[in-house]
This record gives sequence, structure tokens and C-alpha cells, in this order.
Amino acid sequence: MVENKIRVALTGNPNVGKTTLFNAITGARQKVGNWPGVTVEKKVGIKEYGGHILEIVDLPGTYSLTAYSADEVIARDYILEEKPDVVIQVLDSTNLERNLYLSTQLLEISTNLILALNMSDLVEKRGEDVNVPTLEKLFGISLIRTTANEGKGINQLLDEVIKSGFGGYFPNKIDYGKKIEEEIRHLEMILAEDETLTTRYPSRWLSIKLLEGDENVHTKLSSLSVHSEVKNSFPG
Ligand SMILES: Nc1nc2c(ncn2[C@@H]2O[C@H](COP(=O)(O)OP(=O)(O)OP(=O)(O)O)[C@@H](O)[C@H]2O)c(=O)[nH]1
Ligand SMILES: [Mg+2]
Repeated sequence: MVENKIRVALTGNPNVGKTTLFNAITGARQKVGNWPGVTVEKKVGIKEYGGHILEIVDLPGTYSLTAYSADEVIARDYILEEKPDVVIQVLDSTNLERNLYLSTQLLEISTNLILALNMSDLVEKRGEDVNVPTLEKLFGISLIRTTANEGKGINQLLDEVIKSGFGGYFPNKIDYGKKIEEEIRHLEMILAEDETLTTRYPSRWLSIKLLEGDENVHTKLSSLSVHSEVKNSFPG
């Protein structure tokens, strides 16, 4: 992090209000371009808040970090390789179950993850409520209610960004149980032989993706010397 600058990425499923939130935060101070090599729009904006400069990137919508489409690859590689100080996942609060799938994946790779419970107005209209304290306890991160198209919850969200932007690197860990955890550790040990790889990507995350059979990650490794050892550790 450069002085008081905090790099923030907005991610989330398609159509949950990421760009609306991005516009509400950055106002007119944004730059629109393309991601290198693809025609997917890249929006970067600046917001000065509480004596800090927030540089905010609006990522394309993604249902998972499995990287099946160009949009998913952009979102995932940006978070993994550019390592933003804070990642905000924007969620459609009326469709939480579906949205929380991405949250569990982001928890594996994101330093500082905050969940913006967007479309809170629609939840309220239904006479429902999201149990924020329970989810915060379960995930160990902060959840903020927002209604992006009315500019509601923005300041609370930015307060949280500043708090966690200086929190340092504390990757969250989901426990996959004894057997899978052993496999993860085994792969992590193999991957540790390639330092350039593990400084670029979290080795635990790489290991989980290898176990899932993620083709994009297998391809990333295919030209490296650790690849044969990785392949050998898979039966069949
Ligand atoms: N009711 C309600 N509508 C919202 C809210 N936030 C955004 N919207 C609307 O939801 C629609 C989608 O918003 P976008 O900001 O384009 O969503 P997005 O996540 O950027 O979509 P993609 O970039 O296509 O993935 C728009 O019609 C917004 O006006 C909200 O908090 N409440
Ligand atoms: Mg958008």
C-alpha cells in the first residue's frame, strides 16, 4: 500500500449492483478502458474519503472463481495477481444463498473481504431481514447493508474499507476436513519448491484448485518443473 492509498476491488455475481455501487462511490471521477487483450470494460475510479485515497476497480460479474469465461478469468486474476488491499463482494440480498457461494471462494484468496449486502431495499419491502450478526460470526468478516441506487450504506461501507485496508494480510481459512486438508498440505509442499509461483499465488488456494481439477490452474502450472510432481500425486 502506497502511503494513504487503498486499492479496492468490487466483485460479485452478475447484475447485483456492482457498477451502481461503483458510480455511487466514485461519482464522476472514473476512467473507462478495456482489460488487456479482451473487450471487457475496465472501470477505475478514485474516491477521497477520511483522509485516504481509495482507488476502486469495478470487476466483471462472476458466479465463481473457477474461471470458465473471460469475465471470470479477469475477476479472479485481478484479485490473485494484483492483490487489492480490500475486496468488496457486492451481493444481491434477495438471493443470498446463490451469492454466498462466491463468498466462500473469495474467503480462500482475499486478504480483506467485506460483503456489501446490496438490494437491501428489496429485502425490506418483502418485510424480511438478513441476520447480519450471525453471518458475520460465521464468516469472520464484516457485512454492510447497502442500497446502491439510492446511495444508502455507502459511508458505512467506506468506513469498513478503511478499517480493513490497514488490517494486514490475514487469509481466511475454511477447514475442509482431515483427509482433504492432508492433500492440500501435501500439494502445498510440492508447490513450495517453486518460489516464483508461490509469491504470485497463495499456495493453499492453488492446491485447492488442483484438487478441484481446475483446468486453468493446471495450465498455469504446465510449463513449470513442479508440474510432473503435482501430476504424480494424483492417482490414475
Ligand atoms: N432495488 C435496487 N436496485 C438496484 C440496487 N443496486 C443496483 N440496482 C439495480 O440493479 C440493476 C443492475 O445494476 P448494475 O450496477 O448494472 O449491476 P452489475 O453488478 O454491475 O452488473 P454486471 O456488471 O452486468 O455484472 C440496475 O438496474 C440497478 O439500477 C439496489 O440496491 N436496489
Ligand atoms: Mg457492472
